[in-house]
Amino acid sequence: MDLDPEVEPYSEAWYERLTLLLGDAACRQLGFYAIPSDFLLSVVIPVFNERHTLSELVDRVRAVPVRKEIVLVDDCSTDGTRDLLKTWQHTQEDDPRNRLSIHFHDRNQGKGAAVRSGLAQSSGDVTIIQDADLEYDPAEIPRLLQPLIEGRADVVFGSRFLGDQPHRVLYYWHYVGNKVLTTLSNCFTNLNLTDMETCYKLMTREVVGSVGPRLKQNRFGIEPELTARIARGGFRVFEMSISYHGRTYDQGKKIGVKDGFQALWCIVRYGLAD
Ligand SMILES: Nc1nc2c(ncn2[C@@H]2O[C@H](COP(=O)(O)OP(=O)(O)O)[C@@H](O)[C@H]2O)c(=O)[nH]1
Ligand SMILES: [Mg+2]
Repeated sequence: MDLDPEVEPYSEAWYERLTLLLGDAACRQLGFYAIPSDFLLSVVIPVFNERHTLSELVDRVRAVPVRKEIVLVDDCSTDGTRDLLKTWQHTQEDDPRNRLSIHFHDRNQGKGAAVRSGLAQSSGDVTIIQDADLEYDPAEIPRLLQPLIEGRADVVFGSRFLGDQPHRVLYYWHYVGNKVLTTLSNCFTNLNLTDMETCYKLMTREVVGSVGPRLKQNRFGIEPELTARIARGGFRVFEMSISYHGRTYDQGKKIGVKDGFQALWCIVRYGLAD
């Protein structure tokens, strides 16, 4: 069978050839499916002082074989990231598959504020939140999109604690903190999640339209708030395994104990009332 290298992965032609070769059941097992050519993915990237990783991250996002708008929100970086984004803004190449949409905050407000600005600018059929470091791998995005594109899910959470995808072994107490926060969040939402704090939350346009404008948290409290609002909206939530290439504080990780306590507060706050 001729598998022409020019055939774009996840295109109708690619999927048709693979089904002929492998059959329908094997394609389902392997996560091979077709992404419609008119499908648009919004990738919202909150950015704060990420000059060492941002270029590579955006290259990896561009390489995802889906038509996208890449919404970058700089939260007043001071390490040169802002200048890098300004140059991109002025040298936008004409790539119809990867439209860049770049926005700047004039003061630092936190990840949540950048995510909220990004969601307000996103117009895709599905939106994913993508951190600007390299802890989460954009190559996994097509797999995460499948239940959304097939109309089975409204929201997909990428879980770092499901399955056997590669994981860097790092801080034990972070893992415990994550478990505690996820469990407490589940008690309020009655969702059976394994990783509430994951950055990989994918939402259909309907979910973004309903939940996005109501978000209030500026910092990392955005994760429990978003989760609580999704649960309250009664949307169909799926969870899929993802890999995790955690970084150390020396490598630029920013989340800390204070953020854990703030997350606790947000779980209770948004668990009790809207
Ligand atoms: N907008 C904004 N983004 C931030 C801030 N701190 C972190 N981020 C971004 O939020 C994402 C997650 O930050 P990170 O330090 O990797 O958090 P962690 O991986 O959850 O510990 C990254 O894309 C950061 O650039 C901040 O103060 N403002
Ligand atoms: Mg990170």
